[in-house]
Amino acid sequence: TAALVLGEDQLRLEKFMYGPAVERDDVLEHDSYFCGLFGLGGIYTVIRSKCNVTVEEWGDQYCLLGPYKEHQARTEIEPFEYPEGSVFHAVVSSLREQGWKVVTGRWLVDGNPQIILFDVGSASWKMNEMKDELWNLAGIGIPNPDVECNDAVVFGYMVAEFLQQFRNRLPEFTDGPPRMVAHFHEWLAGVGLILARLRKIDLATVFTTHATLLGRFLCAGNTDFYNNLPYFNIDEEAGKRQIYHRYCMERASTHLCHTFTTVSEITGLEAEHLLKRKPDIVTPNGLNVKKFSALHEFQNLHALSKAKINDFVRGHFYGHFDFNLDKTLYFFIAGRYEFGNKGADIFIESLSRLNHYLKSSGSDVTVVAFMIFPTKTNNFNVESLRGHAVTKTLKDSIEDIQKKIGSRMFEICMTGRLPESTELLTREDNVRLKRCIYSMQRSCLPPITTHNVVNDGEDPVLRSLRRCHLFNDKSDRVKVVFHPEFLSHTNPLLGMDYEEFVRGCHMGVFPSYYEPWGYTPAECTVMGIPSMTTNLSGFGCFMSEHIADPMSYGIYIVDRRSIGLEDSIRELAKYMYDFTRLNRRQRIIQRNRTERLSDLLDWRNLGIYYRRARQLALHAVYPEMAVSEEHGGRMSYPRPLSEPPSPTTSRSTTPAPSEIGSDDEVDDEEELLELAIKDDQ
Ligand code: G6P
Ligand code: 1S3
Repeated sequence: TAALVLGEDQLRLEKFMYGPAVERDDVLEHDSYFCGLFGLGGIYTVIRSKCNVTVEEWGDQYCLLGPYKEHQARTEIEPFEYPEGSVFHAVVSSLREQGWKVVTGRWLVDGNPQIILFDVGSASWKMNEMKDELWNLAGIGIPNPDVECNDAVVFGYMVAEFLQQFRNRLPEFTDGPPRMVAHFHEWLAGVGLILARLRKIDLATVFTTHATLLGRFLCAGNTDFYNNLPYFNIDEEAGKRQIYHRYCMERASTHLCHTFTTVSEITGLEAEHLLKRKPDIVTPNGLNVKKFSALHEFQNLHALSKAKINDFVRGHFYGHFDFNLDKTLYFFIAGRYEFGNKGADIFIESLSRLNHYLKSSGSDVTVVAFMIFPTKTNNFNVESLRGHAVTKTLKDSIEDIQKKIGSRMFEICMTGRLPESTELLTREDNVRLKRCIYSMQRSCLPPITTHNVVNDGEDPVLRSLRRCHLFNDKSDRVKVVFHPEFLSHTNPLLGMDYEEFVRGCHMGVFPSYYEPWGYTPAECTVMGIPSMTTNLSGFGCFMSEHIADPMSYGIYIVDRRSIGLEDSIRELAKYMYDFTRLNRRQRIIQRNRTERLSDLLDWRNLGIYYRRARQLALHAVYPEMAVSEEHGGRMSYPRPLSEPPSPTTSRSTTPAPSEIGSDDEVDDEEELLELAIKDDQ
């Protein structure tokens, strides 16, 4: 039996929409899919992170198929050629003989699975013929201007041809009855599935949708989506958005597969109404969780990464840097720039409420909220770069003066007396420092964005920040930084990659309206960083199913389902405010608890759902193949046996305050461990 997994992500390089004008808030851009390996590009993360457990189960009977993109292939694939005498060699050679470029190798990710990449360009001369066949066989017509779909058709044909030849040749190379199961992810990869079924290739198929096309569009368009799910005229809605052919590809894949899966129950419900098929099984997304040998390494990493964010904040807020970094909390939201779907709208609105709560309660806590959404920019803005330049000059000058003071002190002490302070810090030093301090004065407020955003007046984050008067004023207790580019360690301002940044923050806030799963809070969880999600996200629903009191584990689930928008905004603001009232010890305990949830999200536990999906499909085609009785291991996380609630908050589920109740540093390894153990008991 061979398992083949088809990923569509690499195809998503073109704009999602084509053709004439569409309502502004209906336009979704999908061109940022490939920018991140960790944290960004959900479907890519699913396939990549799952490799390890799938290879453990299938070894070299497992193979991934995808479209060839030279740049990615060069950095992510180690090419190799199959030896003669293997079915892979036979099929790949035959495809190459017909002029197709097929690259074979191992994907350089955990598990090192085999991967076969098809160069769509090498077969596109036959595109019209392929499109004709798709029309004749399935009645799906692809309009010429939709370049992304054209590519998807050619890729689907190449895959179907591979599958057919593989299936035909398999008996020559195996002893037992040859069986194959192919797993297709998302509609762009669906053409291969549609053809495989219509050509009646003898193989089992699984189709997973990670979101529905219409769901994503309808939600982005200010629709009361969940209350109207059964009532949408889906054909009409797809037609209005000029995505009817795409919708047909998605719906045909859904109905032709043997096993249909969605990543969450909520997307299952959506599929039932919009695609007219209930999932046979829900396959929740996992992560390839790596445990540190030192139990509290993730806490130490938090402190190290936070120090880097502190440096950025010093530079960004120069001249207005009158808040205490020891009492500053870092919140962030990140992801593909779908302003409403990802909940950036209610995040900003709630931040302005939080600002008000903090000011009116006289809190000494400052919250710096980062918004990381890639959009078009004309590079970093001068004000942000200047901030980092002037703080660097000050730092360099101080280091230089420090060295000089050291050698002066040494020389004077060598003469047998103690130095006077004026002998150590000279007039020139003072002048130099004064100059630096002078250059750090600024007449304007610290910028709310690090870049020159193209069409800045129309940008939804900037518009919202302006509307909510979040301008980084001195009196504001909530400061904001919009970073309209994905993070990388080569970034001159933040100089850290996404994972490092997340570790340094205190809270990830992801109040999505449309989120079939939601990897961003899941990634926070495995790094021991608390997060806020919603009961409309697959992740949020999954967590509340398995954890008695998610909030006590640092998973705050905002209700966006049963209450109105204003109430959701208030709830989010209240959660954020409650969090600002925890002291350091409480935050440390909470991070320990959050990190303990990692097992729940590990593919080692969640891989079972994929296994079952494959078994169901195999059973449908080869009834003699059994479906094992194993069911998803239900892990339950009971309510922690909390000590009395903190005096700073009325919530009973927040982590218990320390006995000392102080906000002291807890940087002693042993003490950290003790805090965790005490909390466990
Ligand atoms: C980690 C470190 C501690 C540090 C703490 C800061 O737990 O191991 O040494 O004191 O982070 O936590 P905070 O929530 O204030 O960033
Ligand atoms: C989708 O990616 P998205 O961010 O467009 O698939 C992801 C992986 O299954 C999922 O986490 C996310 O919610 C979906 O929306």
